[in-house]
Amino acid sequence: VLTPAPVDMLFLHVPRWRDGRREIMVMPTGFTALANLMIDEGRSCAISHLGIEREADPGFSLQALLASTRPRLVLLTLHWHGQTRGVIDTARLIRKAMPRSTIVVGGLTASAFARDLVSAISAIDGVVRGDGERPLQVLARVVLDGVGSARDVPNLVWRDGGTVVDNGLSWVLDEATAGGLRHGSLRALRLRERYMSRALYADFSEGADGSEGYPLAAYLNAGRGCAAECVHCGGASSAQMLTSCRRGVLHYPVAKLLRDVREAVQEGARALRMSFDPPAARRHLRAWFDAIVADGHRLRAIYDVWHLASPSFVDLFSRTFEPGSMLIFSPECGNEQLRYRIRGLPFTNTQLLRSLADAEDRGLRTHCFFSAGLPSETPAQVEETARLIGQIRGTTRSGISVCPMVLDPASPLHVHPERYGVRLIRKTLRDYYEERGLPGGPGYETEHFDEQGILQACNRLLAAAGLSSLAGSA
Ligand code: B12
Repeated sequence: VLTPAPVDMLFLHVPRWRDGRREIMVMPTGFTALANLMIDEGRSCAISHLGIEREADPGFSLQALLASTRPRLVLLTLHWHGQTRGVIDTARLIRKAMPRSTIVVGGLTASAFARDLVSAISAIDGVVRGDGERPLQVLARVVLDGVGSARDVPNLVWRDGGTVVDNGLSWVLDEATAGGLRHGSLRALRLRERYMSRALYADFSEGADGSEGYPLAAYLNAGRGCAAECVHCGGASSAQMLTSCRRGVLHYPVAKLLRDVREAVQEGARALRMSFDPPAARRHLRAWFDAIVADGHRLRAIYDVWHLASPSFVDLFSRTFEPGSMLIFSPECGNEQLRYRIRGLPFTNTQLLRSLADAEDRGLRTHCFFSAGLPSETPAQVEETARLIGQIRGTTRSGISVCPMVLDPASPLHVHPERYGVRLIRKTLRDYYEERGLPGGPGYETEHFDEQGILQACNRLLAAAGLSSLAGSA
């Protein structure tokens, strides 16, 4: 067995363990790109994915990895709120093992709770808010080269003695920097073949078409940001402003996007999992897809449709990717007025059914996500959703998934619950750490449904779709 060599920077991804199942196994794509950026600057880096490590070797020890790699800078990603406990506990463990290392956290959830993390968790030396590229370049110079001071690091919240210092949130990724990023290459990742070949993410309801997940997938997007306001989304326009000071949408240059695909294919990817579809990006996506075709790649794609899938988009998608590629829609509910209130990019039921038919006519698979217990939703409206599910079942081959809409930090619902008539069960960093509320619950209750009621209403819809109840909620 090879002992891992020392590195300057160790990047760690901590998944979530729930009832023996591993969740949050996908790393933020930007995390691997950050490591690539540092390697391009001559730094020695490794990424360790603690879930993959433990699957490969049940005796894996983080302490042993730290002892052999001896990183001076340890970088943890706290992107998804479900990682909160795992990341904080891991930071504490690292602090114990390596009292003199610098431990810095970044990612969406860390950005939403940056000050709280630095003031409450002594194991964490700093939090980089928002986009991490420039901040990490400067941070590496400060920590590894002794050049400059922590005050120079944009977007950093850190501790100076006993005081929490907030450097402000000012740096946001620009097109020129994005052009140099490499989101397709996993070269810094330990056990990268295992990561690539495992189905990491099973987003669909148990028993639904596609619920076995998809191995050999690369998680690539044409850009980042969003201009719409979906009330539950921690990536909504207002949330982007809070977590990343991003206005609108950034498109990555097509040459970079094509390099990402090539590098992902070299890593073994046979499918692309894409979730970036603001209306303004469709023209840009077209250019990327044309380049993918011209380059001769034969890939499957699993694609989240954020708004309407026009016939021309469906056509382009089906010509670019292999048969069996999938478009995923999120109508959330059957009542159109409610959908217009909670979803930033709504569509009518007729438009949805037409898009599903268009996609299936072109050999694509489709999937629809529904939920229940949405802000202001009544039990009668849940029945409208059940009827729409019945109609989809009767007229299409679409897969159906139903899950509660889980409260994202920094989402409109999290910031202004009173505006939507909901009461939050999870609000603070501590609430997320303790995973307050029901396991798998939405983290809020409405005037018509408490958390238990929301899970029951979801089960009612799952039954309408012929699927089994949510795990642990029967
Ligand atoms: C694409 C996407 C996905 C892709 C995954 C893409 C990926 N590998 O990153 C898929 C479809 C698989 C996915 C799954 C999930 N997602 Co999602 N996803 C998105 C989406 C649409 C875009 C994310 C994005 O633009 N990333 C780009 C930037 C922001 O991130 P990045 O480049 O990876 O990382 C940068 C920074 O965060 C930071 N950074 C990150 N880590 C670190 C660490 C350090 C040390 C530093 C310095 C910096 C740093 O620097 C990076 C470079 O700039 C957002 C919604 C939106 N419009 O934003 C939701 C979103 C991020 N997802 C969310 C959620 C909840 C999930 C799921 C848990 C459930 C779900 N909705 O399906 C799963 C988790 C799956 C898993 N991990 O196994 C929430 C997160 C809310 C929260 N705070 O927890 C969001 C905001 C909205 C939503 N509800 O869907 N998602």
